[in-house]
Amino acid sequence: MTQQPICTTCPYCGTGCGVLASIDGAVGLKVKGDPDHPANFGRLCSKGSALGETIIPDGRLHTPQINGQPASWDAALDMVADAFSTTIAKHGPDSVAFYVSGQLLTEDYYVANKLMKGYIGSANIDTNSRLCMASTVAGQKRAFGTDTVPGTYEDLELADLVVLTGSNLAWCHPVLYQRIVAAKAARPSMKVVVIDPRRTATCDLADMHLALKPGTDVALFNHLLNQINDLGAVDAQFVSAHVSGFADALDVASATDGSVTGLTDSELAAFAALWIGTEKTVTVFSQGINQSDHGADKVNAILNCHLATGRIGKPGCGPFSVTGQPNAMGGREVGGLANMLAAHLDIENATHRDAVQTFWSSPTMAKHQGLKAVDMFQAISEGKIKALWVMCTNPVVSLPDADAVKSAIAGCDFVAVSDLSATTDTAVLADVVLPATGWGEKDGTVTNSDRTISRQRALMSPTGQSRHDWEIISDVARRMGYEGFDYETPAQIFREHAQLSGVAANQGKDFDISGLAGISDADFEALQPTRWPVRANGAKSDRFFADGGFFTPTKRANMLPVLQPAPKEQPAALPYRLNTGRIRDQWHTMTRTALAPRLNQHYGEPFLELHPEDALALGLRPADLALVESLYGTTILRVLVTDRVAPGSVFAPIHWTGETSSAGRVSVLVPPSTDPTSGQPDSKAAPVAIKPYAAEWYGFAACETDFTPSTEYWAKARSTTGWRVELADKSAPDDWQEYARALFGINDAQISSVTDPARNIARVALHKSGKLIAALYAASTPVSVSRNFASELIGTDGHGALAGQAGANQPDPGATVCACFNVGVNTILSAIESDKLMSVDAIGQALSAGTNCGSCKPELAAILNSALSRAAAE
Ligand SMILES: Nc1nc2c(c(=O)[nH]1)N[C@H]1C(S)=C(S)[C@@H](COP(=O)(O)OP(=O)(O)OC[C@H]3O[C@@H](n4cnc5c(=O)[nH]c(N)nc54)[C@H](O)[C@@H]3O)O[C@H]1N2
Ligand SMILES: Nc1nc2c(c(=O)[nH]1)N[C@H]1C(S)=C(S)[C@@H](COP(=O)(O)OP(=O)(O)OC[C@H]3O[C@@H](n4cnc5c(=O)[nH]c(N)nc54)[C@H](O)[C@@H]3O)O[C@H]1N2
Ligand code: SF4
Ligand SMILES: [Mo]
Repeated sequence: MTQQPICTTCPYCGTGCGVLASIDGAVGLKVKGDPDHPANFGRLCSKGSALGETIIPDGRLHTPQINGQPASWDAALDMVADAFSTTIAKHGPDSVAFYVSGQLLTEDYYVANKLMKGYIGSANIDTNSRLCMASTVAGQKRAFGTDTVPGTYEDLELADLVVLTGSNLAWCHPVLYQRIVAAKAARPSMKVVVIDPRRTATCDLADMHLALKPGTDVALFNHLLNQINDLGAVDAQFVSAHVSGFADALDVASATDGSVTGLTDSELAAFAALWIGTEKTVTVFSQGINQSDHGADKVNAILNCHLATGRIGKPGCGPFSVTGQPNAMGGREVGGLANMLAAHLDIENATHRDAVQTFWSSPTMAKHQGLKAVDMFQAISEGKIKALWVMCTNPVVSLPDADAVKSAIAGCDFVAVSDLSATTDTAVLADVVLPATGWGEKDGTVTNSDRTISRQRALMSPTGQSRHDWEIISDVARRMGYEGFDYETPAQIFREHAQLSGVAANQGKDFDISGLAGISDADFEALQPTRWPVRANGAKSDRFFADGGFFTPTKRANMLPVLQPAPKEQPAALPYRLNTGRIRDQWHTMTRTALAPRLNQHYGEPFLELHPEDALALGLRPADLALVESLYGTTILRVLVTDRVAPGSVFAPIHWTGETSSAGRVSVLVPPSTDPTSGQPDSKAAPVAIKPYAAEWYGFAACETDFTPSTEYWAKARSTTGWRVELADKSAPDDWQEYARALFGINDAQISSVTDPARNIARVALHKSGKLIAALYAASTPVSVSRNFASELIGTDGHGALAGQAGANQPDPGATVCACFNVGVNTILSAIESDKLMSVDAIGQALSAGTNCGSCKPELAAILNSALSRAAAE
């Protein structure tokens, strides 16, 4: 029996794709892209396509927990309410804090913010958006007077030039990337420029890749502004009517030395000529801009160029901040940051505070900014904050100086965590864990990067006793004795939020959905994707600022004089600059994407991209392990030698946790330094030292059941047959059979092995009832066994397990490239050769690879190009 599909929204990136989901008795949850959703028109990426596989009971928490033991909701909620009330009574409202998330629904977020700012009376509520969008918020507020994204997704297709800076759109907003790919294919004159120190998958589409020196974006855009002026491209009319600060900004820009970008004069000139010569230009920016100790200045350097040319808010042109999380925008709308009030109002403005307090009829109102994320955890470690509630985020993995964050949480008097699971690196430290409903169970709204509000709808009943985040927060608020939290439905909260936006609009703010303030329950249920503003008087505008109308007191935008900071000295003991970011198939701390075997195939363990020259100098070969150290912590990462990174720069993904690896949490390396304007951490520039990890042995293990090794290095992932684990350690066991039994925790299996003590090679297979249930491959060098082959033998008779490689009649597919159809690199290479395939489309026709979500197309193109150029050279 298949249920009628329900329209909902993908819970991952800020693209905000519409999903049609249905429960199918046979296969579980079936998902496909919603052809009518204006974000994706039917497309989904690899993560969205695999949603069905992640909605599984594994790891879900069913009941509240107190000190690791199951507890009733009454007991858990009382404990949270008591801890907060008592702490506030003793130490004042600023002694407590909420740390929340851009993955909460708007309704959850609204209630959390209301409780902290209007009832507890502190602004100590901050969010993981501090690590994500804070520099954009600060930059946009400085320039526009509000945090407004002026354009829409359509602009990416209407543009004649799309500049992507500090954005790996192909992996991080794959559906937006595919929309640009399609637009460029239909109109090949369209140009794409990628500005990124790394050569990413996004560069596949680029007509020009500017591999600038990291942290020099201000210089690049200042150079551009200067050229805009020199070449007479300033829109004098727009500037004189709508912009302040032009002369000062230009003064600073003209004194900027473009060569600090490391780009050649001809690259700088070509970029300026293209940008200046193309009226319809969109500049997309993301974490390579935001996550910097001068991220807000980077944002303003970009906004300056758009303001000077009047290229803003018109079809096909404008600056475009792509948001990371599904509800990064919604969180900003409800004022979930410690320096904001609800509905884009300002916490430091007494009139705004009064307006919100009157609207809420609340007993109090926070009067000053609260602590921003990094400072909040510092205050926790100093004992100034004594009660903390973490909702929907995993700070022990994602905050900078993550080991210090771990100690701060462990040492805090009282910690509550609301999550889907009690085993996250953060939840295991909590006094109380509250089981929240997850995607597919929750019901409410999210706002994507282009201001489109979409519904997330429930497809199934909550797991165990889990409850919605807004319910949990309201329950605690009531138990703390507060009125104003008698919510029964998300629709009720949404109406209140919409009404409050009308109050904000009356104060001259941009965020206005007061046209939805009277929405009925039935209309909320049926709400179609709706872009704000939705004004009470019905007036509509898709874009902002084409004709000025900025939200500053003068109604003029501000251009800001922004200085390129001097390059930071790399300390001699920490000579490498660590850049951190995302990979295609994992979402953040992997609590959900790692549940889908196919999403673990693309990259199976934490790694470090290292330039061949550096690898040579460090004595590191491909697949060796590297010990990476900073002043703050240590990790062990697999070396991936590649010229995608420049010499001196290394890159590591952010996803691995203490649950999935022994030493893969890269944020332990990141200093807790932040942008003084935005408070956003400088997550892409950690000074590190690198040396070989001196392993005596390396291993690979596949097993039907989960297990956690005690080796110094391990990383594990789900496979289609169970688990696959990488291992290494400094001392090798004497008896490999005995070791394997202990490793897998299996004593009653038949065991067979081959060993070569001279070369320290051992292969051990464990069978039960004629079935291979586990296998261990160990060697004194990184083991070269085919991971896919070895994993797929689990559950079979295990023929060939001890050989560790496929026989001639069983070709090894190699590392997975296409996650949707599980197509490996070797399969692709041999098809290219045997079938003389000449295009990505031809690969798709032959193998289906790339034909579903398309997220792997940039890699297919890279494989094809290298195969064709190799063939040409032969
Ligand atoms: N697959 C996947 N997609 C995701 C997520 C995920 O976890 N997985 N997370 C979502 C979230 S929350 C976010 S915030 C977005 C992030 O999306 P992106 O910002 O696109 O992703 P990142 O990989 O963090 O960083 C982008 C690029 O910035 C570059 N960079 C580093 N330093 C500089 C610099 O100084 N200047 C410039 N110009 N570039 C630099 C990096 O090399 C990197 O390629 O992705 C969203 N989408
Ligand atoms: N070094 C470095 N660090 C970074 C970054 C970087 O580029 N480099 N990027 C930063 C950025 S941009 C971001 S956005 C952060 C992301 O970092 P986090 O927010 O810490 O990562 P997530 O894994 O998304 O955490 C979400 C948690 O909420 C749980 N959860 C899921 N759904 C729900 C729900 O509905 N309710 C509740 N209560 N819980 C739920 C999940 O199980 C998970 O534990 O990482 C930041 N950290
Ligand atoms: S691009 Fe992928 S992860 Fe992002 S919303 Fe769409 S389907 Fe989800
Ligand atoms: Mo993010």
